[in-house]
Amino acid sequence: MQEKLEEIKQRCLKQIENAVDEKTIEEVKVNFLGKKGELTLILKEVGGLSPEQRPIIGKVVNEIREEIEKKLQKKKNDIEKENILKQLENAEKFDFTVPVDEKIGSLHPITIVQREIEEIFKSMGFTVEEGSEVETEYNNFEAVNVPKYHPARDMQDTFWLENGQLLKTQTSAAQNKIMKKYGAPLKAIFPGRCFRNEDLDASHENTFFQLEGMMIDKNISVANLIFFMKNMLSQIFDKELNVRLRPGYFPFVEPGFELDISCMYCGGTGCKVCKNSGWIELCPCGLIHPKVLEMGGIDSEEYSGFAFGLGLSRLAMMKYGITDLRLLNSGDLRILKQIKTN
Ligand code: FA5
Repeated sequence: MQEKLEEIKQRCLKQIENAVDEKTIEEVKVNFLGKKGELTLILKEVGGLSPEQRPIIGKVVNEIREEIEKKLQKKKNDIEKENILKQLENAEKFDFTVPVDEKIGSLHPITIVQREIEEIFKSMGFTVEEGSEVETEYNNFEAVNVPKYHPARDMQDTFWLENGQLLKTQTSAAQNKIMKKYGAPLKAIFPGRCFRNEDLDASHENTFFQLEGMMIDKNISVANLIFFMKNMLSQIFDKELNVRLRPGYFPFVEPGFELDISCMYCGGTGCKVCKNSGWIELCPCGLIHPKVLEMGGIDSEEYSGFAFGLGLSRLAMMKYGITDLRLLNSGDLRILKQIKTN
């Protein structure tokens, strides 16, 4: 038995020595140490030996097993090292002077639409402000007239941090800070990423972009709101658009509206994207609630204002004919190439 064991060991060590890649190492391991490997099978024979012989041979088998395992591991490490060295050698041959295709890469469709809108509003005297993604409960809800336990909070379930802050559900979360920063009169837009705990579908994501706008001055009315919105949307889509205002409820505007545009895909006949209504809800808006102005430190007797919260992701979707909003966050380069945003 001892001679047989020695023969198996020598054969195995030879094969390990000759192995050139990790695959061969794995094969040797299976052939000798695997369930049906030579050394495993021989261990079964040990059971049939005399009680004196059993512990002696059993010990030898275990010692051989350990030695083989060590050799296998060492050979595996050596092969890995060799591979790395080979790769490094090849890397040295990489020619850094070869010109690259500078057209690789492009701006994300949402970034493009955002910049376009920023330019349009800047040309009309608006400033572009930044909001944060992590917000206080006060800014996101209370400062826009959505106190604790207000039913409107149910529509905007979000992700809460352990410190009581949250991932903002709406760009409106920046209204209060901007009012306090500039006072009245003011004209500002503020794009940003928003988060909601949503049921996902072709037009709902848990992470999406909005672009908010606010204008506060003396005698601001719905007429001003309609003028700016029509102007902006027509420039974005390069044509006069069908829009409609429906009454809409948001605790931070009074009166409040939903501004819809006719569906770009079906032309208004009804499809998956517009949920067969022919219209896409694009932009809730309204005249800023006096309470919100007051909380922002603005005298609501003297000033009034409008605000709108544009669904930027949905706008990009419509502009580039993307039928599923989720593709915008998918990181799939095929969609970006297809869009040809450059
Ligand atoms: C708001 O978020 C309000 N803050 C907007 C507002 C601002 C009203 C100022 C009045 C004055 P709403 O929840 O409807 O409203 O969202 C605004 C837009 O964001 C929607 O019309 C839609 O285009 C977009 N939106 C909302 N939820 C999602 C979502 N889950 N995925 C993608 N886009 C969304």
